[in-house]
Amino acid sequence: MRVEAITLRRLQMRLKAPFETSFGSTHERSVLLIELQADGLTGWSEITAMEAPTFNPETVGTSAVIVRHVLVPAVLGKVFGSASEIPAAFAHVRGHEMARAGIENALWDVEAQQANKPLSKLLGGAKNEIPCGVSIGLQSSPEVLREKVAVEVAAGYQRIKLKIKPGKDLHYVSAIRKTFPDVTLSVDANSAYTLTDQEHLKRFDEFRLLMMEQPLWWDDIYAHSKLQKALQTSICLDESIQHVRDAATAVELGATRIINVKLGRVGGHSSARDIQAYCLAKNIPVWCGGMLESGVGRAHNIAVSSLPGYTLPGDVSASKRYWVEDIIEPVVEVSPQGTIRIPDRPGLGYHVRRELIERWTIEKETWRAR
Ligand code: OSB
Ligand code: MG
Repeated sequence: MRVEAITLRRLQMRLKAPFETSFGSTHERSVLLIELQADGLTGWSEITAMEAPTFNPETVGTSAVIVRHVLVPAVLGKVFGSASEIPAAFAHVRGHEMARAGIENALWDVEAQQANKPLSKLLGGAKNEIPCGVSIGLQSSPEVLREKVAVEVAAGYQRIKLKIKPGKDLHYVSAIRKTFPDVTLSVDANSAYTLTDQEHLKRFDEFRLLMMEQPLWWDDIYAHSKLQKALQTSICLDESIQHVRDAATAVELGATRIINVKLGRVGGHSSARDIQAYCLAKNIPVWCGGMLESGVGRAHNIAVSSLPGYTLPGDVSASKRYWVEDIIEPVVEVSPQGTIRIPDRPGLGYHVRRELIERWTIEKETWRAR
């Protein structure tokens, strides 16, 4: 595959409702899309960076700079036998995983189309549907949260994740556990606590949670290993895992019993697959996390969730939870059993709505190989 052209677009998309986490609230989403041309085919992917460096150090702005000045020059006009060769082309780049994932994943879409296979199958996936959960943002009161949870439980989602932060935690989770004694529940703190909160965090053990996601500092695996020893609840690392070596460090230190894999955060499908293979061998369950993606990012998340070892419901949920109108067709739908069917068409398996994308594009830049 010769990389003939790359287009980076920035779209402004408004979420149906603001999504609040311990690091802030998101309503307007700046969606960065990569459109990559190779061998006459077009591949699509999404750069999942947030608007500010609140989740990880990347932002919509930094990833655009890195794509333009570092990543495009490293691949434009070059020939790749497989998208799995992209990490070697970026071996000189430190960090900027989400930007790297944007380029690599678009070439995976091309490769799958060329092989006439669904991306899920090309990556090694075997299932034809995936189990789905939802992530529910911080709410104004336990009562409001209870209403939100009731809607998602009724829709069939197999796991409900509640965002927490100091001051909006124990009494919220307790209210939900009382109303829904049998629902599979987890919490996500997005690094809102410190080790001095250990006694406080132990009180979550009574809620029988599936996991507690990233309670401590985003960049501190060792601190999580200390906390995990004190908790019955399983810790699941999100922010702390950038690559398979982080996964191995975390598992060997006993810092995590479950890993959240996000394609952007780990740098793309190749790195995600390294983590998946490691965790499968170590019996560590994985699941696919979300970054409030548009349909393009969601389609990649669905493909990766089909791999062995993705045994827990992911944060991969229906398009209509996020957007009035999504940029893919058909939109992602969830069955009453809380599952998404994996498309069986070649490539991403969804039609990308270019006209809609053009209409919502506020910045666009194209680079062509000579
Ligand atoms: O920590 O999983 C997270 C959204 C933005 C940034 C970080 C996270 C999240 C979510 C939402 O929890 C996942 C989704 O529904 O896309
Ligand atoms: Mg998380």
